[in-house]
Amino acid sequence: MDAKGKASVLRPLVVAAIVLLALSIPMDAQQAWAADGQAPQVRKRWQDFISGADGATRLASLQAAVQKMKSLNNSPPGSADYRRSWQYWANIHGYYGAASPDGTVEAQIQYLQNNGLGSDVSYYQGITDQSAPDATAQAIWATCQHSSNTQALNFFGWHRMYLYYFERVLRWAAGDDTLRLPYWDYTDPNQVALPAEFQDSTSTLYDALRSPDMNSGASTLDPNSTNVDALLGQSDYFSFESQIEEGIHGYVHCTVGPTCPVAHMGDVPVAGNDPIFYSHHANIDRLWACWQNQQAVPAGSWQDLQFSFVDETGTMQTQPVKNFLDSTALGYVYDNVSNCARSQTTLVASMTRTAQATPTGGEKKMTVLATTASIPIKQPQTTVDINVPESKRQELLAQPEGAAMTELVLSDVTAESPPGVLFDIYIAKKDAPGVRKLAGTISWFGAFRHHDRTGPYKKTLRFDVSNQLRELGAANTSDLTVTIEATLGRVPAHPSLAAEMQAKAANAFRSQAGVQIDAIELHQVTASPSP
Ligand SMILES: [Cu+2]
Repeated sequence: MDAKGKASVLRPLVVAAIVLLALSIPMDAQQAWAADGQAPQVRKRWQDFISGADGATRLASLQAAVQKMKSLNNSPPGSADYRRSWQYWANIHGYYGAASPDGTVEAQIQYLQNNGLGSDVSYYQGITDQSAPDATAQAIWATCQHSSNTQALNFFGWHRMYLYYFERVLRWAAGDDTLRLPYWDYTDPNQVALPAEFQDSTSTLYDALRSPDMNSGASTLDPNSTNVDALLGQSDYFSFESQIEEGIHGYVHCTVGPTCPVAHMGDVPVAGNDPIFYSHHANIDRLWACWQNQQAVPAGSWQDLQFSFVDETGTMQTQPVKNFLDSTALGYVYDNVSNCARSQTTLVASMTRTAQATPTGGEKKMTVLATTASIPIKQPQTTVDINVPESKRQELLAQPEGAAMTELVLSDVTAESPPGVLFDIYIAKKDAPGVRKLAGTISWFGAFRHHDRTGPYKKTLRFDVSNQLRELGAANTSDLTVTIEATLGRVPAHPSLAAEMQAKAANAFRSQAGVQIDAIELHQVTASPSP
């Protein structure tokens, strides 16, 4: 399909998205949510937030707000000040304590000791059990929504609400109505290091309970793991949401935290204590806004679900998710929601692909191209063959460029306990193993002991590998391999240390975790022909 053809496929989608978005926001909701009738302010990327004529002022305002909230941690329980404290806001996401669904600090330490992560117990120094002082705290603490618990599909909604009310408290604490959360845009390969202001041990933005080499700048996030170009074109909203959550979101948590489930960022009940949490989630919220800028969210009961928070006066606020779909009505816009991919070519290709593979109101056709037997992960690196049989291969080749989506599906990934590492999933041609493409990263944020959930982790993960296969020239080959490789998630700022870091990851891998993948499959998803 030529460029003109692609544009004609996209245009109706974009128009439909704009119309639906406009219809979905009644005027009264807009008025109710306009922040004091002020024009929305911009949530900026971190590097812009701190630069320019007003950069120093903005940074000082943010730091003053965080400092002020932290100073309220010991306010009388039940007071409005306590509800504006840093600890209170971290507790809304999750907390440890006798009445918490996440259990006590002691139980977490015991869990780490029993599961080969005893050396990470030091990260719990200074973390204490919390107790909800009143009915409001009992109602709203530890209510973060992740699809790994039973109330699925409100990951985006709950976290947008959380940031909205948190930001109101920040403005109150700074005495600055213009303050908006900056976001850490690690999808930009030039921004994968933890921003310097968060590395500064004298700053209120610093947190000692992070991976030491992220905190020193010796390592950064892996730019391959933070590439969401193909995902931004995903037309199925719930697939998009869960792939963002399981993918880049969990990856950043487990990589900034020393690993999962270890404090702060790597462990759900305490993640909100780290100031970088809020700039991480602002970026996740922006990626949702990027998607909304192109497509309309689907109707459904998920929009009616209500969640409760407190505002800057300490008053409980209960609202449905549907009041939070339009950020302008909430008093903020992002500086960039229309140009979110690294490569617009890739974005257009994947939008065309998923638009065709998931036609509105139509059926999509899924063909299993290849499947494996179950794969126990007993080594830091496991490679399996995935052979597309001759008959199916012709079907794959027959597809016009960009018309079908090929997904690598890891079905029923299970683990008995934390493996101590993340896993990179690579795909390669069997006859050219040296050229491999990253399909995605398995992280374990919230996978173990989250909100009372017990029993082994079990999840099916999907990665759109259409671009990777095209880059590999996979059409010319019969056999592919998939490699599951232990990683710490981080890459050394100095490339000469890469081998050393790989060895560290191999060392940290726990075969006792019993990681198992029930099957790896290659799926082709296309629109089914009209009857
Ligand atoms: Cu998170």
